[in-house]
Amino acid sequence: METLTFAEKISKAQDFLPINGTDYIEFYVGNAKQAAHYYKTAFGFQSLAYAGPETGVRDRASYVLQQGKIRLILTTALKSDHPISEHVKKHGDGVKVLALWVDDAYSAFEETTKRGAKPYMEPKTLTDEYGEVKMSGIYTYGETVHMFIERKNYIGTFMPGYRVWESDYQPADAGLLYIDHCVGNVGWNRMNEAVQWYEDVMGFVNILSFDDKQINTEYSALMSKVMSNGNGFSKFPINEPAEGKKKSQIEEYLEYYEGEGVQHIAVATKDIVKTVKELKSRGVEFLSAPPEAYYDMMPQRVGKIDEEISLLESLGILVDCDEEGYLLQIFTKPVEDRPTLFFEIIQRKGAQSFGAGNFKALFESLEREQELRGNL
Ligand code: TYF
Ligand code: FE
Repeated sequence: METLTFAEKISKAQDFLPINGTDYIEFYVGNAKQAAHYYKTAFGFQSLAYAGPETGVRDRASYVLQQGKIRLILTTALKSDHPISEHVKKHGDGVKVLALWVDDAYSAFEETTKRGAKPYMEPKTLTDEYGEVKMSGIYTYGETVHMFIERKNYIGTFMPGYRVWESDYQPADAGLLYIDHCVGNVGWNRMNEAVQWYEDVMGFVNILSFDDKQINTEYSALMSKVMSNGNGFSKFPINEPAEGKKKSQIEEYLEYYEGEGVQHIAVATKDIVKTVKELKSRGVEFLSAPPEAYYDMMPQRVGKIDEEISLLESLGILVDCDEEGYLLQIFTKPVEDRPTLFFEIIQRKGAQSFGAGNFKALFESLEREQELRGNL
């Protein structure tokens, strides 16, 4: 039996790649201007920076948004004959870059490529009147990349090449604070390779595993392993489809994304009830709530909690607990027409796990959607 706490498990991670957290997440999209408007209006992000023709960038437009410690970049190419357009043509809108805030972008590149990472961008230094940002990048699963961003000698708004984006339209935030974890879907039998990659190349450790026996019943069959760095600021669960009675939700993703990629981004809030009410009022669509029985069983399953269960029920918020506390979570529907990327809103009250006690209820909700799309 596994008896180590999460803190004990992550203490075994290697420290050749110190990571301070997520620096930004960059999406390649068909229309960055409209996507940026959606993330401001619906999710409560604020305008931060912009790069495009007006700033001397001829081939693309990038809008940087911020909320709490979260930064998103929405990027579009301006011509069809561009790698970003190729990416969007194949995958639809999706996550291209999971950027990590590091102390040393040059050594991050050297240490990871030495351990087998496929290079995406050789280390380079960008400068402007506010200092310098150093960056480099490597490929992870599919066409997704990890950029390493070093900004200890930079005091500007975002990074050289971007200008401050002053917008008169700044909807109120929704209480989103930081990126809790980002989940990747990989192909059949690719799990072990991807897990090994995070161990060997990044020095991460596997802190949790769910096999298809635990996750597969009538529901979406899949396997999942959570990889973490040594301070727990960077957590990347990996999912692989499994053979089940019905088509795995992971298989549906792989078909529509046309490859491996980011499945969901989990963002933390300190008041999930308030955040979810806010997001719903702005048109964010969530998966349907589990049946009443789920909430009737909640006191027995998770013990005493601070929140009023009827309120959680009316919003469809899920609760799970582990030895260290409990967590509240809820999942949006995919935010594109392809059933690919979605968001998770999570509030942790001690628990460092991922809601395994909710998998049954969650996957049944997911499957109701999958069925409506004719993909089950
Ligand atoms: O990140 C997690 O593990 C949870 C649960 O397809 C989860 O958010 C796992 C697999 C999945 C959807 C959610
Ligand atoms: Fe999650």
